[in-house]
Amino acid sequence: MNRFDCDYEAIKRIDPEVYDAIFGEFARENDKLLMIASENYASYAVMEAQGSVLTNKYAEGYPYKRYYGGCQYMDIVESLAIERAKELFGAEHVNVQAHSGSSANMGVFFTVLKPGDTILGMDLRHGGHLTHGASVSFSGMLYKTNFYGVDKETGYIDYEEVRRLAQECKPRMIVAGASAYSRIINFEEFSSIAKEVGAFLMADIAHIAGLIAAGVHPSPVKYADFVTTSTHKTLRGPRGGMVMCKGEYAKALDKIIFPGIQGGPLMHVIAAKAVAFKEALTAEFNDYQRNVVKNASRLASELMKRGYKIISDGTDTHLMLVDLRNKNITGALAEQVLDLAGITLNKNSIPYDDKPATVTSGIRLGTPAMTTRGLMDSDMEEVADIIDSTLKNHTDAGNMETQRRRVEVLCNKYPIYSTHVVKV
Ligand code: DSN
Repeated sequence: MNRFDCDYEAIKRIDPEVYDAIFGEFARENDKLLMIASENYASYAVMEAQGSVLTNKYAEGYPYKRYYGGCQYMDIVESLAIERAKELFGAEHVNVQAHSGSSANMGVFFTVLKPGDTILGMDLRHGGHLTHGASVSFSGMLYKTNFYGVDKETGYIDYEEVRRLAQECKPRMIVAGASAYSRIINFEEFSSIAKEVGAFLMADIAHIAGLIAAGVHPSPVKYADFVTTSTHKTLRGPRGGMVMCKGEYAKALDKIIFPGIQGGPLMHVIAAKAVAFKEALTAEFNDYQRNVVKNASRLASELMKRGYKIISDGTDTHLMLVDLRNKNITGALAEQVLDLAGITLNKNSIPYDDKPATVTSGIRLGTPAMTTRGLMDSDMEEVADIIDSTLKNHTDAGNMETQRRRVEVLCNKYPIYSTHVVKV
């Protein structure tokens, strides 16, 4: 992973400000522990495809049915992306043109819902996503929304409560999936509930797509009518989206993605998706995903040993939500001081949080990026201890420097970029 040949000479010459920002980012990504659960390090092969000449080409339409000439290489890369995604997830139909996870979700909603229809999704404040019905998103503006959450005591989704809500609100669509839920999602149970009330089931697997591809989390593909994902989180591809669906919805979905809600596909990103899917089909990728989960599980238990309350008392996935209320620090302050110590993560509302989203009582921690750079479960004791020491003594500048050096030791042990790139 840690070799990068491109010297960025053209950007350096033409636009030194952007060049400096890019190299600043190389250094930041190399010198800090990135623990934002939705981030990862795409491989150089993925970045080469995304930074390629394919950005120049219009290719409206779908493979071998385009509205522009000269698409022969576009047809190759898009077909490869589709076929590899099908193989990876066992999907009947795949659309790789969605620009993002949000566009993927919009595409599905527009395919089978009409404005004013009812949807049932996971509450944003309990770990759901903006596009699952939050009022500030198109999903909350266009549809009648209802939400399920997690049980106050256990932190788990209560499927009987989901069933009760579904029977009460009779949604046209149920959305299963989350951005801050650390337990296995029972897609089979969601499917039973959806069938009982005559709803479509959409599974948004953006966070756990890599885990599912590697068989580390159960797949929703055979249970859900539609499965959406972004491609850059655990899946470790380029920033983008994708929709999978049953064959019966294929035509309608494709028509909504293009020309319904998007114009020309981002062919450089689609090529990068194809590369990422090829990488994801390897045994090495499966090992990586197992390590992601192993690291998260060890980190959660090391934090619990140090008196931290983890929502649901642990994790089955790549992430965990930490309730900081017994530590006398808000999520916002924790995010700020941990970044000074060299650990980047995000403040996050915890279920039933009484603080606003700009403050929060919690933080969300994820292991995908640091596992890509090679950290093992034996390193999680050190990571937990740095987090604990930083939060306990966050007003002590000397201690902050000590923790920053501990992070530096870990980052030097597991470099992600070559010195050629980070020491300019
Ligand atoms: N914003 C992403 C996250 O951080 O989870 C979800 O799309």
